[in-house]
Amino acid sequence: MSADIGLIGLAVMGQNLILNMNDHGFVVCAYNRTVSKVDRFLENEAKGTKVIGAHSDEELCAKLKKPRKIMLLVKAGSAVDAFINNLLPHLDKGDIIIDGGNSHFPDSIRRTKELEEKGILFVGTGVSGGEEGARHGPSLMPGGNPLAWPHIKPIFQSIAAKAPDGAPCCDWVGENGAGHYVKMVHNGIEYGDMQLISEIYQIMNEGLDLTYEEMANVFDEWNKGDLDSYLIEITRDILKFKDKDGQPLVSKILDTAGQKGTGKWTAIDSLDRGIPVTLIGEAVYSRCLSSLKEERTRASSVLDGPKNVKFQGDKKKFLDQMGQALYAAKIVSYAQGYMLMRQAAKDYGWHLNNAGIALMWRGGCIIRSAFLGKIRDAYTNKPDLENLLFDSFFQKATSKAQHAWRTLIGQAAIMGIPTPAHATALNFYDGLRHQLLPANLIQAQRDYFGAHTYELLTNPGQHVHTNWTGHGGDVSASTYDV
Ligand code: 2AM
Repeated sequence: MSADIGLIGLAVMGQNLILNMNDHGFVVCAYNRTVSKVDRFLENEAKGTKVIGAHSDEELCAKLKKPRKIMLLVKAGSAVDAFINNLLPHLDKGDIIIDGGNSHFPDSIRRTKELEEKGILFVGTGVSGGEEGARHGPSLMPGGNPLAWPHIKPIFQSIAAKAPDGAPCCDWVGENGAGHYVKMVHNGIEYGDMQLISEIYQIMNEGLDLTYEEMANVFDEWNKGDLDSYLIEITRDILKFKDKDGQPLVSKILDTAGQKGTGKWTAIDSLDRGIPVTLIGEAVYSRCLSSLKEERTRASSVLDGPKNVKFQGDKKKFLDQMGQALYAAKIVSYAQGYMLMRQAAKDYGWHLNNAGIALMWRGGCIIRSAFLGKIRDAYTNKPDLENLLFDSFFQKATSKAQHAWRTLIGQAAIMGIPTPAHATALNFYDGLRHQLLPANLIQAQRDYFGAHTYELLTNPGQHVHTNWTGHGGDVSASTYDV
């Protein structure tokens, strides 16, 4: 029997994707480096399904319908290249290799090109939603050689999560590394959303003295409105979760956050491209600060600041303002993420499917939320929208929330509670809406100490240098840097 698709890599993500494909009527051929895992899988998890197995690259390729479609779910890095090289002798022109691992996008750009030269169509796809998503409907973000898309579309769109309106959370993202790039930005945004929610938790806990039950109830309310999302929902459930002794389990967890690197990749990439993705950057740095536990413990007894200052005022009103601030900061974070994708698309010549990206994130993945439906609408109305904040819905939403947003940050500062992500979002918002920023002074300083020249407001494009001190020269620093 010929299989519709081959899947290599029988760790939990790979196994679950195979079972998901099987549920949707596709015949899958499973293969793994440690070949014994193939038989173990067929005899256990895949027992009673139509899944078949292979015990070598050659056997796998012989069992697939043409053009062959082979999906890799193996460790990112050299394992992907090793499998591609092993498969190549058994493939024909027009066959498709799909990498569904957490590959860094430059690798996917390279692989698309290398394989195209050999007549093989490469796809690098983001897969989000964890084990549960893989089994019952992930968010899939495929990019690569566009000729592959019509062949894999039926499988991908049927196994993907469905948005509430029934649309599959999978569409073609763009050329070469675009799928893995968008997945990287997705992960960065996930860091930002988690940081925003955590800041709210700390204010509720420290500044408002809410019980865990009360906090859970606020998140439950928020989950019924504009903030309706997976992360708000699980936060509610986590806050409610009691340890065996009746204490909230979360209050016992060591406060140092781990990270696997995709948030950092996003932040580094934003610096490389010169796009101010400040909220994700702060979210990554906040995890770094959290991991300096010993230093923070020392600092807590030597550094001065407000301690145990409680919010004085109308708690209910303040909680409502917190929800509004969270919403506004989240809008900024997504606006920044889209700014970054827009720049990357320019840099690499990608034709990014902006509305489709919001739809792909609408279900199945960790950042799924009702709010992404609004982003899809914004890009459907205007596919070349310069900035999400210019869309009338988001412009009005930030305008409505801004007073609450400012109040939250002000109150938190008075209480001495950190709000790095909320504050950086507001600072970005205020920076963006300032036609004049103090960068004129920076230019003057640069010219003063390093003859770097500046342009005049009245004459942009023409670089001039001033001898600020009377004893500097009149020669500008076009050929050296200070
Ligand atoms: P294994 O079962 O043989 O270890 C997740 O780790 C998946 O990636 C597993 O299927 C694992 O195969 C595979 N994997 C990890 N490193 C690999 C490598 N260097 N070459 C091939 N497969 C690898």
